[in-house]
Amino acid sequence: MTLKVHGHPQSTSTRRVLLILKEKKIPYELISIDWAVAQHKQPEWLQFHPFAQIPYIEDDGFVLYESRAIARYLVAAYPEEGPVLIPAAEAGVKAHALFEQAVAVEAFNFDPTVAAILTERLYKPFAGLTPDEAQVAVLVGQLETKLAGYERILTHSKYLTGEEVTLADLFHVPFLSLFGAGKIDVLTDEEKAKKWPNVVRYVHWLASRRYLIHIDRWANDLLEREASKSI
Ligand SMILES: N[C@@H](CCC(=O)N[C@@H](CS)C(=O)NCC(=O)O)C(=O)O
Repeated sequence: MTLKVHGHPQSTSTRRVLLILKEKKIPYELISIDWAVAQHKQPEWLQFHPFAQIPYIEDDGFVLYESRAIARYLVAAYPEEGPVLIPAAEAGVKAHALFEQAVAVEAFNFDPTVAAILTERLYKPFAGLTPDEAQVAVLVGQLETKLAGYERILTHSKYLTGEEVTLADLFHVPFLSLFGAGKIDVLTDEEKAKKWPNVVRYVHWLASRRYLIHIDRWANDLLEREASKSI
């Protein structure tokens, strides 16, 4: 039975899952929620996702939510497909500890700050609210402090855990893909970008993943189809 993703193409957490599915070349079907009726807040949904969020997956009757946990499951459940993305068991305890460290860096040093900026710059205007630019300035300052940390890592390492790409690197992609839309210029403004050349190199590599481009094109196609249906 084809693996099902219950989510939405515009949701960054859904995109995190789609990216790994593409990376692992696993066939899937996206079942897009109906925002208009807040489908993810309805009792039927809560049986599968107790926190009323998206996405969750269904794989032959097995249900799982939390995009990063889903990504780990996909890597473990479909080992024969695509790149490894989690250090192999033989790599040892220390390699695994370094991988966990990198996963935590993305989840705690990158995600919350970028989410807060995008809430101001994208989601608030979308909801008809005014962004708090003073708050954005504070958050961008925090992001810059984090990027200095990334620069220290990436000065001597191709990816966060070393020379091999892992899930920890790919987990950044959905939010990075919104830097342009959210007018976050810390990587594109020449003066700012000079401070972290290795982060810029790393991010260019992540952004050039064909999967990301594919997701965006595919998401846009799907959105257009949905829009034309409702006319
Ligand atoms: N940690 C969760 C976050 C899930 C999440 O925040 N999903 C957002 C969309 S990207 C959502 O459901 N937003 C609607 C809501 O919370 O009502 C994951 O990684 O799956």
